This record gives sequence, C-alpha cells and structure tokens, in this order.
Amino acid sequence: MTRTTRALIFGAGGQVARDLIPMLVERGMQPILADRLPPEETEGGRALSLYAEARNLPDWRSWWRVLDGMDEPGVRDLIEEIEPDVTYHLAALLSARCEENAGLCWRVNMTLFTNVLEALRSLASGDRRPKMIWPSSIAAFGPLPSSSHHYDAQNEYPRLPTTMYGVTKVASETLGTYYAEKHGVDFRSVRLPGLLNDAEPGGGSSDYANQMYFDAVGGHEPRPCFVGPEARIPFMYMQDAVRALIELAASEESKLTRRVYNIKAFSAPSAEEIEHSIARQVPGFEVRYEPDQRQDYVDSWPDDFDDRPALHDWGWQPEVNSMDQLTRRLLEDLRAKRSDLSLDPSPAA
Ligand code: AKB
Repeated sequence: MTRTTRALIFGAGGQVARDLIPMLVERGMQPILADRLPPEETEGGRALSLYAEARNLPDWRSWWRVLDGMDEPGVRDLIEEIEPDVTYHLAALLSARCEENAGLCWRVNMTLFTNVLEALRSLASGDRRPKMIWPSSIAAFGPLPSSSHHYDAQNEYPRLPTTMYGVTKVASETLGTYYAEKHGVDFRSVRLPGLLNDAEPGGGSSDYANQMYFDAVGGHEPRPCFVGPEARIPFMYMQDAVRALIELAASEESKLTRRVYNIKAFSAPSAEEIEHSIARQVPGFEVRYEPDQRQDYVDSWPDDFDDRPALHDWGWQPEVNSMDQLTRRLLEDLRAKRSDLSLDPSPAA
C-alpha cells in the first residue's frame, strides 16, 4: 500500500500557509503543521478551522503541533518522528520588522532555517534526499547601481541586498544550495514577489498593497499608504505562489538546473496603479500617501523579474496574470471572509 504523501509545514499559522494547507489537502496530501502558537491564535489556524468545518475534517487539530522552530532538538525530533516526504519551511521575520532589529533578524531567520536544514540532513543517506521547499524573495536583490532605468532581475543577477531581510535570504539560498550539493538535502526555492491574499500580513514592506485591499472592503478606518504613489514592485496572487511551491516540490530533481528560481505573475504595478485597479471595482476608493522608511526598502527591489528558467525547467505559469484579475479575485476573497466571520461586507465609502 502506498503511503499518503506527508507534507510538514513550519510556520503553519502564517500568511503563506493559510493558502498552502488547503491546496495540499485538496491534492490528497497529509499536512503536519508546526507553529509556535496554537491554531486559534494564528491567522492560518483560524482560516484552517473554517476550511476544515466546511469540508467536514474534524481531525484537523491533530495535525497541529505547537513548536517553536528556534527549538533545535524539538525540530529534529519532529522531523525524525514524521519522516516527511516534503518539508515547507515558511517561518521568518519579514523585511520591515528585520530592519528594526538586524541582530534579531539574523538570529531568528538563520536559526529557523538551519534548524530545519540540519534536521533534514540527519535523514539523508544514499538515495534518500529529504526535500525542503523554502520561499526566498525579491528582497534577495539590491538596488541597481543607477536608479534611472527599468530593473529587470535575471535569475542569476548579482544578489547584493541593502536590507537585513535580504541578507538572510541570500545567506539561506546559498546555504540551502550548499547542503543540496554536499549533504543530500534536496533544497528547492522560489524568489517570490509581494504576495496578496485575505490574511493580514505583518512586518513586510510590501504590506502596503495588502492594506489597500483590506481597507477597500471596509470594517475599519483606511490606513495611509506607507510608500509613495510611484513605488513599484511585482505582486502575485497567493494561490499562484503556493501552487508554485507545490509544483516545484513535485518536479523531477534531474530537470532542475538550479536550486533557486525567480517567479513572477505580471508587470509590476505602481502603488497608484493598485489604487486605480481597486477603484475600478470599488467606486470612490481613494488612498492617502504618507511614505516612511519602508519606501526605501521597496525602492531597493527590482521592478521586474526574469522567470524564464522556472518556465523552462518545471513549467511555471501564473493563473492570475493581470492586476485587474488579481483585484477581482482578492476583493471576492476578502468579502467572503468578512461574511464567513459574519461581518458586514460594506465597501469603502
Ligand atoms: C516583505 O515585504 O518583507 C515580504 C517580501 C517582499 O519578501 N513580503
């Protein structure tokens, strides 16, 4: 009898896991979920409980382990117990939070990463190559020497970030690639743009776009946008991003020509273009711009990504490939969420 594929997720309560877990379940996999908080205290856990209720999955709670990824023996014991077919490591501090405390950022992001990598290494032997999927970011790149022209980052463009978060991304990409070559861990990664779904993000510099969508469906005072109207980075619908993680995990290792791939969905919109796209769906929607230091982090990232290696090696294709399509999907998701939580789905005035 073949065993159900076991997918272990660290950071199960976070913004990415919120969409990854249902997609894994729908593809017949058994998720095992680790987070430092219990499900009811996390965005992902609360969404999972609604999802499980709607699909009659009463044992979902037994999938959840409260475990801090900083606890090295705890991570090793869990990995040895589960022997996952694939491990998704999603726990990290995001860019704006990292910039507030660079030392903490390095300690947390690198310790979480190395704890998972080392524990998987202990399972590697001969043909057994434990699989680790980890999201890198657009933030692995730094500013162009001259800011006067369009910045399209090729997959192997020099990675010289000027944010601490980006430093941990480059270090982890390099370490994961090294462990794949030397220590039998089948490490795979995608560099993701800003991600949008119905989970409130926290601590990221791309969060200004998420905030606009949350504000557009109402329920609280609209917040000022913390970057100026011209700030521009690529964005992606979260369901496309998690599908990319799953498809990269499912690809044959022999087809992969590298360990880390850029992926993108459509041309990067400016903050003002996002505002206008929302206003086409929510008449009267307007944004007040009050840029702060997070604008600098966003400005240091590319306007565009060359994702041809991902397309060539494992067939990457986004489903949501225009700004207005993304806006429609996201507003629908957010309104459905508000009605699931029995909140009045009133548009912004
Ligand atoms: C952040 O803003 O820190 C993240 C990212 C772009 O990786 N969303």
